[in-house]
Amino acid sequence: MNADILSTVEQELSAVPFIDIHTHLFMPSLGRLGLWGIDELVTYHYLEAELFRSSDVTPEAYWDLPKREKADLIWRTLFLENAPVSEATRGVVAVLKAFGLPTNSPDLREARAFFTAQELKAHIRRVFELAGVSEVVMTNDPLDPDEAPLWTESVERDPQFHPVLRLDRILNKWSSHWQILRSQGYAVDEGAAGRSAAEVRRFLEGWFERMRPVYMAVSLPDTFAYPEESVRGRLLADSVLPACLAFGVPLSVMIGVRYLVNPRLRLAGDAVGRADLLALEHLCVRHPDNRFLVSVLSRENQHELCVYARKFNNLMPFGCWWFLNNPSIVEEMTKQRLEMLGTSFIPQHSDARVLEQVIYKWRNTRRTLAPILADKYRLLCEDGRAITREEIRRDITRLFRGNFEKLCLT
Ligand code: FIX
Ligand code: ZN
Repeated sequence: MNADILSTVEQELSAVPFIDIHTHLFMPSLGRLGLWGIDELVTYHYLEAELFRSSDVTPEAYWDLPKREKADLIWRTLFLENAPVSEATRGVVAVLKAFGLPTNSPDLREARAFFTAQELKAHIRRVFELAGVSEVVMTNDPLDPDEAPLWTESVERDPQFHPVLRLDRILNKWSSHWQILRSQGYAVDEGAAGRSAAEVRRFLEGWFERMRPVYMAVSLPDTFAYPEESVRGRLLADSVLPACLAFGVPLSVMIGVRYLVNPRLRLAGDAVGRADLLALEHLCVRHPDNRFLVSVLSRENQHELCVYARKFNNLMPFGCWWFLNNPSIVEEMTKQRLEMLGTSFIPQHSDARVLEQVIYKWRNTRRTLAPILADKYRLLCEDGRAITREEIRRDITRLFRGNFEKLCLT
C-alpha cells in the first residue's frame, strides 16, 4: 500500500465532519428520551444479548434489577470475568479511554462520577467533536406516548439534531395503534378502509408541519412484500409515499428484521432474515418520483441491493445496519459498494442509542474505511491516473455528507 495515499486518506477522513444519518439520539429539549453516560453505555441491548451468553442470570431476573445493578452485572461479566473483545464491549472501552477514564476498574464508581459531573449541552458538543460528526439524525415517533407530547410549537430545536418521522407503529402495528389516531380525531378504522388512507395522510401532514422531518422512515420485516393487499401495503401506497412526494422528502426503508424472535430479551430479542428484494424493485418501479434511502439487514441481500442501486437512481443505499456493523462485514460491504457504485452511496450510520456511542462507532468506521479507500486509489494510480488530496477530500465529503445533503437537506 502506498503509504502516502493511506496517510492522506486517514487525514482527510479525520478532517471531514460526518453527518450521522440514522441514530436513536435526541436533542436536549426532548429531555429524558436522550440516553447518555456509563450505565446506559453498559446496558446497551447489544451488551445485554452478550450478557445472557456469559452469565447464568435469567432475563426475567435481569429485568427486575435496578439500572445500576444491571450495569454492574454486565461490567463484571463482560469486562472483568471475560476480555471485552466483542465489537460492542470494545466500544465501551474506547469511550472510557476517550475521556481519560480507567478501562479495567473493578467497578463503575469513577466513571459514574465523571458522567454525572457533565453538563449535557457542553458534553454533547464535546462528544460530537470526539466522534468527528457535525450533526446527527434522530428517530422520532409521533405515536410514542413519551415523545409525542414533547413536540409542541415551542420545542427548542438544535441544528445538530435533525428530526425524522418514524412510522413503524402506523405501518407495522396498525391493529394496536389505529385507535390513537381515532382518539385524535382522525376518521380511521381497524381495516384502514374508507377514508383511513386520506386521514393518515392528514395525520402525516400535521406532523410534517410540526416536526419538519428530513425524511420519513420505517423498519420492515424480512417478509416485507410490495405491493401487498394489507394495511401496510395500502397505507404505504396511498398515504406515506404520496405524503413524502408532497413534502419533498425521501422515505427510508430498513428491511430484514425478524422481530422479537426471543421476546424474553426485549430490545435485544430481534434477529435478521434474508428478504425478497423484489419488494424494493416494485417500490422503485411503481414510485419513480419518490426517493428511497435503503438499508437491508441481511448480509446475503447486500449484493442485490448494490445491483438495484445501479438500476434505480432514486435508491440510495446507506449504512451497515445493526448486526452488519462489524469490521469484517463493513469491509466486505464497502468494497463491493465502491466497486459497483463508485462514491454514490452512504457508507455508514451509527444507529447510536446512547450519546457517547458515536465516538467509537465513527472511530471504527474511519479505521475500517481508510485502507479500503486507499486501496481503490492505489489501483486507480496503477491503472494510470493519479489522485490528489483535494479529490480524496471531495470523495469523502460526498460519501459522508454530500449524498445525504443533496437527498435530504437541499
Ligand atoms: O429499527 C431500527 O432503527 C434499529 O436500528 C433498532 O431498532 C435496533 O434496535 C438497533 O438499535 C440497531 O442498532
Ligand atoms: Zn436504528
